[in-house]
Amino acid sequence: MKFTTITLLFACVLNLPCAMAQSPVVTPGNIETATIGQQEVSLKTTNAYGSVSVYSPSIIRVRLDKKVLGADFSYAVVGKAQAVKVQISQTDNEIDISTDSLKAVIQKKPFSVTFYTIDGQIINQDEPGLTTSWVNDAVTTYKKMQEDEHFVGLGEKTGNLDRKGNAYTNWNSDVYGYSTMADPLYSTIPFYAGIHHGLNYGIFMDNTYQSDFNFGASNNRFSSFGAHGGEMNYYFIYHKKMADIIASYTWLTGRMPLPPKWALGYQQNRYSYYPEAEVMRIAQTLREKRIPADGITLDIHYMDRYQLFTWNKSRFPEPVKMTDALNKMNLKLTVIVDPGIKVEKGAPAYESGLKQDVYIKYPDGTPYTGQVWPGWCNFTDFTSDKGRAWWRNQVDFFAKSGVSGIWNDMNEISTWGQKMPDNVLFDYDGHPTTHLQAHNVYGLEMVRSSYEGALEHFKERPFILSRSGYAGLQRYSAIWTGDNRAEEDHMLLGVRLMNSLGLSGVSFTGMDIGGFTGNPTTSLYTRWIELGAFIPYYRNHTALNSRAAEPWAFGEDVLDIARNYISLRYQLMPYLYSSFYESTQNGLPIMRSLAINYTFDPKVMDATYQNQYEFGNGFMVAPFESTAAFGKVYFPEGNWYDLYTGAQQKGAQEVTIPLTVSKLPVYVKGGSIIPMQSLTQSTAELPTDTLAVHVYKGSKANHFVYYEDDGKSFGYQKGDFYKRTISFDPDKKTITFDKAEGNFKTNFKYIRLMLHGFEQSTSVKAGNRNLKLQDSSIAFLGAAANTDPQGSINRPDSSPVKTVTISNAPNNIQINY
Ligand code: NBV
Repeated sequence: MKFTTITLLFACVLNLPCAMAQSPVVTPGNIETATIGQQEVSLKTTNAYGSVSVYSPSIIRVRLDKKVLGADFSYAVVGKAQAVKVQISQTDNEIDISTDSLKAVIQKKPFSVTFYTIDGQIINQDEPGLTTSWVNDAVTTYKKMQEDEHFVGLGEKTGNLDRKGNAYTNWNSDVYGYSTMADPLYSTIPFYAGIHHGLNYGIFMDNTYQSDFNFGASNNRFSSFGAHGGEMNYYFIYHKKMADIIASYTWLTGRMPLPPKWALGYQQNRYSYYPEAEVMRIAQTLREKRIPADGITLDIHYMDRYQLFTWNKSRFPEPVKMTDALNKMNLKLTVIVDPGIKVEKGAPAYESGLKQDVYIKYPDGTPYTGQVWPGWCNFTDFTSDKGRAWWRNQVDFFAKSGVSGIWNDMNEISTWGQKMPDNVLFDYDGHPTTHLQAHNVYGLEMVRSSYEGALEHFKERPFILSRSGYAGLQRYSAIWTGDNRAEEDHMLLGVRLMNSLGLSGVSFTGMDIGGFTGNPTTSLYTRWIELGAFIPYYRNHTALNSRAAEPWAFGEDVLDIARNYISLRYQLMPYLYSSFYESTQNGLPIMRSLAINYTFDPKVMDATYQNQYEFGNGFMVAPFESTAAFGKVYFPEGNWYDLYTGAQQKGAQEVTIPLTVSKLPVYVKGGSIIPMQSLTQSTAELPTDTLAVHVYKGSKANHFVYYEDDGKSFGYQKGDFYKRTISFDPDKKTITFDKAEGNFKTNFKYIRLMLHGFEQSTSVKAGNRNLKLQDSSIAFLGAAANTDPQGSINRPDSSPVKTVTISNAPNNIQINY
C-alpha cells in the first residue's frame, strides 16, 4: 500500500502519467480558503470553487464549480435573497451557518455539507464518501439515504407518488402517446422533497442542462441530483410542514397570476374543430344541451397551411365575427401556437423574423432549420430579448382576432420528435450558449413571451397554456400533460402527474379528458369527465382520428352524468375561484397530493392510495378505474363526509367502497367551509344573489378565505376585490364572517348557511337575533339531473342539512349554534 503511494507521488513529480491526478471522478477535495461574509461563505477547495449562502431563514443555497463561479443568472428564480439574521462561525474542521430555522455545517476536510434543525436533528447530508463530484462536465451531488426516506415531486414524472427506488431524467421531450412508465416527458422541474423521521425538506437544483435524479434506484446508499453541464447550484429548503416548503419554493420561483375566471370553466377541444360552422355547431350544442362551458379551442387547422399568425380564410373567413359571436354566447376562444415559423419567402411573419434576426442559428450564422407541421421551419430565440419582443408583437394578431387564450404546443422544442443538433446557438439573455443548456428552458421562455405579449395586447387577463416548461412556468402559464392515451391506467397516471406538478409549484394543470390517442370505452370516458370536474384545467380533447368525444358523443346516459358533474363544477365556482386565489398567494396547488397535508402518514406513500388527492382544502377525491366494482379508500385523520349522501366516516381508516360508473367518490373533510352558487351555464353568467356556505362539522378549527372580483380585469390589483375570511371554531361553536376587504361589490346579498353534521342544532344566533334552522337536504348532482327532460339514470343521492338564510352584511356576523 505504502509502496504504491510513494510510487505514484514519484511518478507525478517526474511528470510521468499520474494515476491519482487522472481519476475520471473529480471531487471538491479540502477547503483551502473560506471567506466569510454577512450571510455567505465563499470557498476555494482543492479542485473547486463554491459558495454557501443564506437566501431566506429557511433557504440555504449551495454553488460549486470546477472553475471560478460565473455570473449569477437564472430563468427560474425570481425571489431575491433576503437580508437575514445569520450566525457564522468556524473551527479548524468546520464552518457553521445558522438561521432562526436551520443550520448548515460545512465540513472542511473534505468538503461536505450537512443540514440540521435548530435542535440538532439531521435533515439532510452529503453522502460522506461521495459528496459532490464531476465526471467530465457532468456534476452530481450525492446525499446520504436516510433510514426510511421517501421522496415526492419532480414535476411531470411518471411512476409512483413515492419516487424512492427510481431514477429520472429531465430533457423536455415530445412523447406522443407515451407509456405510463415513460421518462422524460414534456417539462423539467428539478425540485423534489424528501421525507424521513417526521422531517421534510425541499431541494431545487437550478440547472437547465439535461439533469438526472436518483432516489436510491438500484442503490442502497444515496439519493442524487446532477446535470450534464454547468455548475452545481441548489437551494435547500426546510420547514416543518410540506405546505410551507411549497410556499418557499414558489416564493423562489414565482406563483401563478390570477387567471381569468373563464379559464376555470369547462373547455371543449378537439384536434381540430373547423370550419367556422363546425365551431359554431359545437358552441350551440353545448348551450342547447345545457352543458355549462366557457371555452372552445382551435387546433392547428385554423391556420393557413400551418403558418403561424395566419387564418385559413376558406375555413375561417371572418375570425372577428366568429369570436364576437362566441363571446356573445359567453364562450372564449383559445388557439394553438407552435414555435416553428415556416420558411417561406414573402410570408410576413417569416420575413419580419428574418429581418429582425430573431431565429436561433448554427455557429456559422445560418438559421437552424427543422421540420414541423408547416414543413421546414425556423425557430424564434425566446432566450433573447429581441426574440421575445418580436413574438410579443406577433401576439397582437390574436388580440385583433378576438382570441382570449394562447395554447403553446410543441415547445420542448419538438422537431417531429427528432434530435435537434447540439451546436445550435442561443442568446440565453446575454450568456451565449448551445442547445444543450437552452433546451429545457425553451418552452418556459416561449410561454413567457406569449404571456407578456398577451398582457400587452389583450384587454383582459389572458389564459396561457403550455405543454413544455421549466421550474417557474407557473408565473406565465397553465400546463397540460400532453398526448396521453385513452386507457384506464393513463387516467390515473394523469392524476399523479398533476399531483406531482402541484407539489412542484404548478397549480394550474390539466390532462386531456377522455385521452388523446385511441378511443375510450364508454365507462372510461364517463369516469374521466367526472374527474375533470375536480381538475384545475377542465379540458376535453382528443386526437385527429379518434372518435368524437364531446359530452353528448357517448349517448344520453353519459350526457346526463357529464352534465351533472360539469354543472357541479360551476356551482362550486366560488370555492374554486377562491382556491385559485389562495394559490396565487401561497403557491399551494388546487390538486393536493395527500403528501401535502398528511406528509408523515405512512399510508399516503402506499401505492394503493397514491391517486387520492385533495381538491382545494375541503374535498378529497378517490379516483378509480371505471371498470372496478370496489375500491379501497384511505381516510386520513379527522372526520369525513360522503359528498353525495352526507354519510360520515371516521379518519385514519382504510375502507372498501362499492363503485358505480355514474359517481366519482368524493368526500368532504370535517371542518370544511365550501361556498357554492346557483347553476350557471358559463362563468360570465350571474348566479342568483344567494351564496350557499356549506359548513361541515369537525373537531378542528378551520377558516376559508372567500375571494371574489370581476373575474376578468386587472382591477383586483388596485383593490377591486371582495375578500373575507370565514371561520369555523368547534370549541367556541361559532361560524364567523369577518369584515370584507376590498372595493368590489359582491354579487351576493344573502348567505344561505348549509350545516352538515349538526344534527343536534335547532337554531343559530346572528348578532342578538335567534334564527330557527330548517331541516332540509341537498342533492349535489340533483340540480343538473332535474334539468334533463329524459330523466336521469343517476338517481341523485341527497345529504341532510340544516339551513338558514341571512343577509350578507358587510360587517362581522357571529353565529352560535
Ligand atoms: O396540434 C396537434 C396536436 C395537439 O392536438 C395535441 O394536444 C398536442 O399535444 N399536437 C400535440 C401535435 C402533434 C400531434 C400528433
